[in-house]
Parts: sequence; structure tokens; C-alpha cells
Amino acid sequence: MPYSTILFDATDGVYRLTLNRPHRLNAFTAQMHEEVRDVLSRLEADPDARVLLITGAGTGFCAGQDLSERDIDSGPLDLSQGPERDYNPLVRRLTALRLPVVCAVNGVAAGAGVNIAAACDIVMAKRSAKFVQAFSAIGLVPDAGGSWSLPRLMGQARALGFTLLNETLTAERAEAMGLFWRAVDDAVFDGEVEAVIARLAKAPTFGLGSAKLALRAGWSSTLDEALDRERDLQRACGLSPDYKEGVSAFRAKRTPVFKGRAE
Ligand code: T3D
Repeated sequence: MPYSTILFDATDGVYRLTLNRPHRLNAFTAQMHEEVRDVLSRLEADPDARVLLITGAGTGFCAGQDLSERDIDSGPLDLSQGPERDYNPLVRRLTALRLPVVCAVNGVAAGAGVNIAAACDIVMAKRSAKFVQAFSAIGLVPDAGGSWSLPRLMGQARALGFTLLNETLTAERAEAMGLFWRAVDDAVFDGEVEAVIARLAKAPTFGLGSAKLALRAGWSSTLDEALDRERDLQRACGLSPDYKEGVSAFRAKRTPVFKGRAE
């Protein structure tokens, strides 16, 4: 399918998805959701995929839902449709991908833009980026998984303040609150993101995907369930060629060459 709202490239297992509506700070439209779904379908069908990068074009990362797309003048709107058709499947798919998803927050993130970033695995933000929940300013609740992920990442008190007071957080403050992995100086941001991507592209992807699954599922499991899951995933990872390669390389004091596959 031709893309008009995103940029996309897949080379050597590295999938790069750039939200590309910079004049609207890359706010999501129905068309953008459709194009992102198409990329995710390609990725899910590719056994050689190693890492997904999501970022934004221009000065913003993503301003959430494009508010100009909602027809507020023709009667009351049923806003359950956006989550049901677009945001919920997107978050479910990102978190279920058996490979690392890197989010490079290159500028302001607002509304669902914050919560989509929070659904990614390794989130790096430019030091100049800003984070704002935005939902409360228009009388909405955090969606795209924010009501679930924000309290877990930042703690309940901070999630409530962030959401209800709608304060804009600097990248530094959001990082200190645990919202994401690392704030990086603007001048070296692209290089640092590329270094992480290059590292993940050579990693034992099946093991990383399994670790991600264990950590994410652990959030809503009992200790017993988590222990059982770890045992089962460890069995699968131990049977993968990358485990053998990792141990062989360690013993031989050489750099491992991982295939990234389960078998
Ligand atoms: O509907 C459903 O399905 C429910 C689900 C909703 C999910 C959500 O994400 S709801 C939350 C939606 N997002 C917002 O409410 C954020 C709105 N934007 C802002 O508050 C501000 O733009 C920012 C804080 C993000 C950035 O501020 P600033 O001053 O850096 O930029 P700006 O000048 O406000 O924006 C630049 C342009 O982008 C501007 O266009 P213009 O005036 O130059 O032609 C602005 O209108 C446009 N823009 C920014 N955000 C959106 C947007 N256009 C449409 N939708 C947006 N969300």
C-alpha cells in the first residue's frame, strides 16, 4: 500500500516507521492508523525482523489524535470507536511483538502520543522534547493504554498529577519520573538512537522478545504465574541456537553472531 502519512523502511531486519504529518505534529488520523497497521502486519510476517524504530518527522513526535478529524458539530460523538478500532489494537500489537520496539521521541509528545511511546520497549527522548497528557484539557480520559501504563511507570501519584493537572513535563523530569529509558542531548540524539538500533539488530532477538514478554506479562501476574512463565520461556530460549552461540562465544572469548530466531 502506498503511504501518505508515514515514512517506512525495512533494511537488514531494522524496521523504521516515521510518523510524517509534521504540520500537525504527527497527530494520528484514520489514514495514519491504517498505514501503521500495514507496517505492523509486514513486520509480524517477517521472521528476519530484529527491531522496530518509531519516531516522528519534523519538530514533534506525535500530538495524539488529530482533533480536526473529529466532527464535533453534527451531534454527540461516540469516542469509543477510536480506541476500539485504532489505539487499542495498536498498543496490543506493539506490546505483543516478539522483538524490541524502540521509540525515539524527537519532540513534543501529547495525548495518545505519550501513551504510544509508553507502550514501546526502549524509549529515548531528545532533551528538548516535552510530554503532556492533554486528555484532561478536552475532558477525556487517557487512552492508548495510559491509564494502565502511566501508574506502573511513574507511580500512581505522579500519573494522577500528570493526567489531572495536565502539566507539561520536560524530558528530564519525565525521565526522572520513570516514564522512559533515557533523555539524550539533542546534538547527539540521532547517533545515540542509531547505536541502540545497531546493537539490537545484532542481538538474540528471540531471547529479547521473550524477556519483553516476561516483563510485560509480569505486570499483571502473581509471583507464581511469573515464575512458571519464566520457566517456560527459559526452556524455549535454551533451545534456541542463540543461547548455544552466546555461551560458545563467551567461552571462546569472541563476539557472538546471533541469528535472532527461536530455532
Ligand atoms: O478522538 C478519539 O478517538 C479519542 C482519542 C483521543 C486520543 C488523544 O490523543 S486525545 C488528545 C489529542 N491531542 C491533544 O489534545 C494535543 C493538542 N495539541 C496541543 O496541545 C499542542 O499542539 C502541543 C502541546 C502538542 C504542542 O504545542 P505547540 O505550541 O508546540 O504547537 P502548536 O502550535 O499548538 O501546534 C502546531 C500545529 O499542530 C498547529 O497547527 P497550526 O495552528 O500551525 O495550523 C496545531 O493546531 C497542530 N496540532 C497540534 N496538535 C494537534 C494539531 N492538530 C490537530 N490535532 C492535534 N492533536
